[in-house]
Amino acid sequence: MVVPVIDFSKLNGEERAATMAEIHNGCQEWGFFQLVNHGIPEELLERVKKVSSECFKHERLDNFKKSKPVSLLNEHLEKKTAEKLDGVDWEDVFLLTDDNPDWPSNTPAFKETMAEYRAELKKLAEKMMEIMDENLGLPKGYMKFAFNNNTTTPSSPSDCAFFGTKVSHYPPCPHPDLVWGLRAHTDAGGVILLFQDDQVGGLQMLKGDEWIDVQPLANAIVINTGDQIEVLSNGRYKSAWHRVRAIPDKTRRSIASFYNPSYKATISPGPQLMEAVEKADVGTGSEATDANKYPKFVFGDYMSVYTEQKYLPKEPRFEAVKAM
Ligand SMILES: O=C(O)CCC(=O)C(=O)O
Ligand SMILES: [Fe+2]
Repeated sequence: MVVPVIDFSKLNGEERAATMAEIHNGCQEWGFFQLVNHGIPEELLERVKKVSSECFKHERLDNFKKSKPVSLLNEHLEKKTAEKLDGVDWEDVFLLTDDNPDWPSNTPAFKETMAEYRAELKKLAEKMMEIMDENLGLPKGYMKFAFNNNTTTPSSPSDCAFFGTKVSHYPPCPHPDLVWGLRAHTDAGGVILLFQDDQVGGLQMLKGDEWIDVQPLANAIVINTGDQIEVLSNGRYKSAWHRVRAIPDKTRRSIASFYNPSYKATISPGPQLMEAVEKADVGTGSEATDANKYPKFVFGDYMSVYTEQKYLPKEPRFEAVKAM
C-alpha cells in the first residue's frame, strides 16, 4: 500500500471530476495524500531546501547537541533498558509565523525565501479547503469562514485563521531503537501541508492497523488533515495518526505548514453534514443523537486540552472539550 499521489494540475482540465474524487478518497480513506504538479515553483522549493539546511547547520545544530533529547537519551542509556524513551522527540524545531519577529537571521536569504514560500503555501491551503468544502457538499468558503471566526473580513488579528510553519530537522540518532524522531499523534488543527525530505524517509502514517511509510517524493507536498477537519466534516475526514522514526546516520528535514482556526473560532460539524446523517438514520432505528458525533467548542479550549494530551488518543480530547 502506498499513500495516494495526486496530480494537482489535472484539477483544471478534463480530469477535474476524477481529480476531485481522488482528493475526496485521500481525505476520507487515508487522511494523507501527496500532491505533485501543485504549482509551487520547483525553483522556490530548491531555495527552501537550501536555506533550511544551511540554517540548521549554522544556527541550530550546536544547540541541539546540548539539548534535552541528547541528555535524556544519555540518562536513559545508563538504565540499560530496551524500552523506548518517553516524553521526548529526537528533533530540532522552530516555528515561523507572521507575528513572530524572531526568525533565524544569520542565514542569507532565509527570511525572504521562507516568507515567499509561506505565502504560496497559504494559498494552496485555502484552495485545498475549498476543494474539501465542495467534496463534502458544504458552501464554498465554509471552512475558511469557520476558521476565521465566522467572518470573511476579520477586523482583529485574533479573529484570523492561524497559518504557521514548523521547520523540523531530525539529526542522526545514535540509538534510533530507543527514541522516536516524533512520537505518534494526530494534528490538532486544520490542513497541514508538509514539504518533507526527498532523500531521507522516516514519516509513517497509520492506515487501519498498519503503519505505512509516507514515501519521499521529490518536490511533492504531502497533505494531511487535523482534528478540526474531522469535526467540521462530522467524522467523514478523520485525522490520521502519524509518527517519525529516528534515523541513525542522516539528518531528515521536514517543513510542515498548517492552516488552523483562530483560537476564538467556534468549531462544530457542518450543519449540512449533520442533516445527511440524520436522514441516513431514518428507518435504520438508530438514535437521532448519532447525528451530532462531535461537540461544538472553541478552538482555543481544544488547544489547551491538546497541549496536555497530544500523544494520547483523540476521542477523550473531544469529550474533555465538550465539558468546558
Ligand atoms: O516531520 C514530519 O514529517 C512530520 C511532522 C509532524 O507530524 C508534525 O509536525 O506534526
Ligand atoms: Fe503531525
